[in-house]
Amino acid sequence: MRILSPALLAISGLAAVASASPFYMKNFAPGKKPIRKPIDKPVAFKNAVLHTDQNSTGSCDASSTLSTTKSPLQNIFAALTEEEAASVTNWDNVIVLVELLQPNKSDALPYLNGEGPKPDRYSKATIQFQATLEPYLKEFMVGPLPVSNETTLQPLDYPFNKGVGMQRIYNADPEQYGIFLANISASVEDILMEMFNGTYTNSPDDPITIGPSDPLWIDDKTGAVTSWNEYTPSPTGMYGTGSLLRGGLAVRTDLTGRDPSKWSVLGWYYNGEFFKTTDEFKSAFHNGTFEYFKPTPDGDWGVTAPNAPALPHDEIPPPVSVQPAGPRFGVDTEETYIEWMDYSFFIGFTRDTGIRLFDIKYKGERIVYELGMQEALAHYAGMGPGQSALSFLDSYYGFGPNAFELVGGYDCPAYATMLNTSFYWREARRSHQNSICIFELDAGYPAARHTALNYVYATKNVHLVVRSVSTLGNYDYMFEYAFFHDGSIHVTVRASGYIAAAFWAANADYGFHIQDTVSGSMHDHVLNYKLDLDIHGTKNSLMKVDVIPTTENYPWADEPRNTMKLNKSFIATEDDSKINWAPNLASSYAVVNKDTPNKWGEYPGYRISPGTANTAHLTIINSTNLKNSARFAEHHLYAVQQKDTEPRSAYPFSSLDPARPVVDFDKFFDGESLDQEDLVLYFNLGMHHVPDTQDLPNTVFTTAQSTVIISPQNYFLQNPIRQTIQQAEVDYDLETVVGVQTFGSEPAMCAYDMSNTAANLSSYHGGDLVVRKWPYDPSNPFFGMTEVETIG
Ligand SMILES: *[C@@H]1O[C@H](CO)[C@@H](O)[C@H](O)[C@H]1NC(C)=O
Ligand SMILES: *[C@@H]1O[C@H](CO)[C@@H](O)[C@H](O)[C@H]1NC(C)=O
Ligand SMILES: *[C@@H]1O[C@H](CO)[C@@H](O)[C@H](O)[C@H]1NC(C)=O
Ligand SMILES: *[C@@H]1O[C@H](CO)[C@@H](O)[C@H](O)[C@H]1NC(C)=O
Ligand SMILES: *[C@@H]1O[C@H](CO)[C@@H](O)[C@H](O)[C@H]1NC(C)=O
Ligand SMILES: *[C@@H]1O[C@H](CO)[C@@H](O)[C@H](O)[C@H]1NC(C)=O
Ligand SMILES: *[C@@H]1O[C@H](CO)[C@@H](O)[C@H](O)[C@H]1NC(C)=O
Ligand SMILES: *[C@@H]1O[C@H](CO)[C@@H](O)[C@H](O)[C@H]1NC(C)=O
Ligand SMILES: *[C@@H]1O[C@H](CO)[C@@H](O)[C@H](O)[C@H]1NC(C)=O
Ligand SMILES: *[C@@H]1O[C@H](CO)[C@@H](O)[C@H](O)[C@H]1NC(C)=O
Ligand SMILES: [Cu+2]
Repeated sequence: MRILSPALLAISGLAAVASASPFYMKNFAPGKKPIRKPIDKPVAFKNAVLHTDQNSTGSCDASSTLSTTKSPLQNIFAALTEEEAASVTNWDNVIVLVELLQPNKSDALPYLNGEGPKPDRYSKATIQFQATLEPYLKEFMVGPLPVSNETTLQPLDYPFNKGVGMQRIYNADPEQYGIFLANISASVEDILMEMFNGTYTNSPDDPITIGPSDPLWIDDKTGAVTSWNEYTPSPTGMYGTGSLLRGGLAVRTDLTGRDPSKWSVLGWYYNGEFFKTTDEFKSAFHNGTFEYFKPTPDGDWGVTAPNAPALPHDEIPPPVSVQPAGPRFGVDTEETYIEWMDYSFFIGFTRDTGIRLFDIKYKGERIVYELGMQEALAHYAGMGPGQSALSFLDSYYGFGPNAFELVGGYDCPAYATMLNTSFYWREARRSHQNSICIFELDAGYPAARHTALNYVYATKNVHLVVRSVSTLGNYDYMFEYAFFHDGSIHVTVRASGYIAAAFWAANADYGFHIQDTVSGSMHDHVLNYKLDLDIHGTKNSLMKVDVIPTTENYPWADEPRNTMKLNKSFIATEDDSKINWAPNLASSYAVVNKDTPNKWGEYPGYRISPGTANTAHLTIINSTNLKNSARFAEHHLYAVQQKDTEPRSAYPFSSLDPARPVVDFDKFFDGESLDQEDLVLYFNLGMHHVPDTQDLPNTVFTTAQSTVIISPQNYFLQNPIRQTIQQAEVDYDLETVVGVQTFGSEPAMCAYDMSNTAANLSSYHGGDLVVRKWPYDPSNPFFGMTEVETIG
């Protein structure tokens, strides 16, 4: 069967059911099992000193250690421990998805500030009620943990502005639906054989597959639940090309209710033509006028291995960065707490969204309480229903369980410090090893420099990167947080992997023609992030500075002068806080504290600005697919008052009922003051993606990336970059060097063992995924892979 399975998703907890596209299965060719090797070496986390006594005859000591960093506090944002989760799942064995309930900020802040007790730990449990005519998911909170006679199970409603943490499931019978689609296919088998040289029987070996668009259509008046489903040839090679191979023939089904005998076909679509019934479609097909195109077969155009001819000199090992003296940062792996130079922060990790950062302190003071992705939208459009109906809200599939092991030396430098991530599935914890990497990197250009009459100086641009990659079916999202010595934090997402293409037929207004029958289907990516800045405390304001053209009369000038000036203002309330980046980026925004002006009277703050040309909001206004479930995607930036009852801008199962989402972001805006209040920003990363032939075989991270930069504004009296001693100054007198200063920094002069720059890829753990992503088959959940019971 090939239907989205919220039911099973919930049952399996995080079953990584699908993909950014439900059409396409990952191709697990028979006999090509994921490589799985026993773990042969624990990953060491070491904190090292920079050795200043190295010289070119000694060898680098990259493994020297200091004491491992100890977090001063416990990570109250860390995932539940195995024991905590087990205690909750034992509480009631219908609880199938268990995760940390994020503590309220009002409870967490006193603890983080050393002024209050550690907040009680609560878990969030999602229960599926399946044995009913109207199956649903319901959220509960269980706590305090560990389970004692004080622990209670209560409905969890307060984070959900629908008023209740409950979501109807309209397609709770994926197995039956698979059979239904096979029945439909049987009714047009002769046509499928002619068009595709194969039919669909609901077996993994079928030469064609059929998958629904996401989300389902729910008729607000009749309650009818319908779905468009498009036939797609199955890949024939080992590459993950399923999302490129579209068949163009789509059928609409009515799957209302749980009695499959009442389900029906509502029409067919092909090449710009709609047929109301199967009979109409069949007679049109056979009457001699019907035109169809053989879909482009799988082939070299989707292969990602290098093709000839090789580039000149490309066989010579390229430059590579090294870490000559071990990491210069500390990691408390128990608490997932990081300290680097003057920064410290906690890492949290959830099923829905993967990495989030908490309590980011810089030079001893909190600047960010919370920073993390909330939801990732990919909204397609097309002449035909298959593409037009596609709008993925990917936290449904889960960024956590889809964060796989990183490829050492490629995804991150081989010297990177790796962390594992874990998630729960059928009351067991599963782990993906080495799925978060942390490393320092030289940007390759200096952070600052100057040449003057008698000196030149340059400062290295060394920064700390935290990175993970989540592969949702066809797409690979790389998430990155980078910390710089100038006090700025760069938040980046990059996309690679296979595009979700469309069939090239009557589709020229919706994409480029990129292969015989393939359109690079246009779509918008919008990834919403929460940024809770706290500047010298929680009472902050949102300052706006416009640069505006003006004509001014100055007493010293002979005539009016056409020039420009500043217009400084504040966004007073939530009524004005839905913001788009101004044309020509003529307005900048910063969260400032008006109560703590600096000695010049300026308000210290942190500015937020786009770091790349790509920082899209959704083009579509009031999306018919998504209705109220993606209101966060409509602008570039939002500011609201912080509320314990508004912890997240989205809910993972919103695509099950887009008109009535459990979290409707629009309801966050109720005119409240933004003047010296606890502010939360939401910003969007993303891009308008119009794939062209350069997206074949894969979209490239180099262009498909989006960054927002959070940087200090009047926060320090001068740039903190000046503190790093990784700086050189050459003093000269005419042509004579009279002095070279390195301020106590020393280049590593030791002999380096270059084998450290190459990770042992034979020890990659390819198989921690326990449920195939798409299509998910409950009767064969481990299809194409072997279950790993022992990891974690
Ligand atoms: C990651 O998991 C492996 C296998 O269980 C373990 O050996 C290693 O210590 C873990 N790493 C961390 C940082 O916890
Ligand atoms: C360089 O290293 C060698 C071998 O460790 C040592 O004998 C020598 O003193 C070192 N020289 C300097 C200048 O540090
Ligand atoms: C968090 O705050 C909300 C709103 O005040 C409250 O209803 C809820 O009980 C709090 N959650 C916890 C775990 O204390
Ligand atoms: C909870 O259990 C403790 C002992 O484990 C007992 O002292 C206490 O009275 C119990 N409280 C309630 C409300 O039952
Ligand atoms: C599929 O067709 C068979 C044979 O006609 C029928 O018995 C069965 O009920 C159908 N199932 C569904 C889900 O349509
Ligand atoms: C049709 O499919 C069969 C296998 O199912 C294959 O042997 C045959 O070569 C295919 N024909 C064409 C024209 O691709
Ligand atoms: C064939 O089918 C097409 C599409 O339904 C229709 O427009 C056309 O009139 C039909 N031609 C004949 C000869 O039936
Ligand atoms: C300056 O900004 C304020 C607030 O946005 C606005 O009302 C005013 O018109 C602006 N002034 C100019 C000269 O643009
Ligand atoms: C969105 O479109 C629907 C259907 O046309 C309409 O009922 C609704 O009022 C619109 N909502 C907004 C916010 O424009
Ligand atoms: C690489 O890893 C494999 C699998 O764990 C192991 O057999 C092999 O010895 C390792 N090679 C090196 C050079 O460490
Ligand atoms: Cu894209």
